[in-house]
Amino acid sequence: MSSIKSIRAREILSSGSTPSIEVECILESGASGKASVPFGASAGSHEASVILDGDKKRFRGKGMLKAAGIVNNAISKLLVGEDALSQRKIDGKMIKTDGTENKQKLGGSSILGASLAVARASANERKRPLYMHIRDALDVNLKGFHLPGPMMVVVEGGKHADNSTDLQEYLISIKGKDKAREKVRKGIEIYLAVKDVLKSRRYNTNVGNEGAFAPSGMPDNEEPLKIITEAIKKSGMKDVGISHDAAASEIFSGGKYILSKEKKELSSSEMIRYFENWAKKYNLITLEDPLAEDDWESWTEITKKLGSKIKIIGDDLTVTNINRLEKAIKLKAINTILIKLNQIGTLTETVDCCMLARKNKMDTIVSHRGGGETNDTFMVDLAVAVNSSFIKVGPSRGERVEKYNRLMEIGEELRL
Ligand code: 2PG
Ligand code: MG
Repeated sequence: MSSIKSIRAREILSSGSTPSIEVECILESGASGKASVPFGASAGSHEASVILDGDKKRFRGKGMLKAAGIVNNAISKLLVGEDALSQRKIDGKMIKTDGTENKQKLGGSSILGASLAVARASANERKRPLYMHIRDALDVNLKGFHLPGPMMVVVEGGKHADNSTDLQEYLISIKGKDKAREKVRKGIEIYLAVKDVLKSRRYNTNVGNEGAFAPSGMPDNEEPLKIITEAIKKSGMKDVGISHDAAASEIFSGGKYILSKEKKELSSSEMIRYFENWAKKYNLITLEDPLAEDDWESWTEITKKLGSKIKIIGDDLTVTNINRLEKAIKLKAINTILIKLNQIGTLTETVDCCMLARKNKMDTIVSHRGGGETNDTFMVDLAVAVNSSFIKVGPSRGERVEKYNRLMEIGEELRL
């Protein structure tokens, strides 16, 4: 037994010039742990709810004093005296007290901040690396560790950058058997090769929310694929695939997918054909949110058509939610799931979602958030704990490189 002595939150800043919260959990033994919570710029509508202050005089209404207050009052009352090592019980208590489907009462950020801070304090108490503690605490029954490869965003648009592409992310995914450190180096060197190609084509190389290039003046949404293909070739690197996150819910309006750059309004089946064409022309190995978050039938169709060659990833579709994942499994709508802790709001539910995916022979990919990341690297330890195939993280900016630095640190510990 390792009782919780106190649990306190404060408002902090996140990368998107908006606040978030950091939570600290102190145990009776003196061990402690801190965790901070990100939020998404292109959040899916089925995600856990985020309680914002709404006070227009502070941070344009996006203050997080209410969320911090909920941790300091309701959640603290609930958890002080509880055994921090019983993560499932701690998370269960918060879920039960909240009592709503989308964590509207206590708010996803407050619950998650507490959940993660408790996990860190427990790992510190047990003097175990966080990824090992997650395995033990939530009965993750997996043999050995396989470190995730970097899935690096190299060109970004959509809601993450102005005047770039309509679609959100163009990424490189580093596969193969190299050690983590080597894979990260490969990714960064290709990112720099993308910069060279952009310059040679007279694009600017300013970066967007996630530290990827966000050039203005792209003629269409396909141009980044050409640039990335050229950059990979120039770099001479092997075991590199191209990934794409359309974030299609963001361009879905009135039953159509609006590609403003190309002056096109596509139906679901036209959108599927659009991606089939890309799959023929480029070394596309994953495709995330190619369709909108409730366009279920079309997801089944695209997975039927492309799923044998490409990982079709649900993000806004599944929002790390077991119920939505179960539906996706039943409908054969995806073959891979993106995992974001703050989409669902507790460590227990996140790990359970990962294990359900694995039981159904699906890969998991743990992801950063676009708009409001923090320097916390919890997501990397989670990815290692559940043997995710990739971590999706941007290649530059402090809050992103922290994640790769943590991955390389774990790589050294595990000699992987
Ligand atoms: C995504 C993410 C992260 P956001 O769509 O996958 O890149 O973006 O955090 O804005 O939802
Ligand atoms: Mg996404």
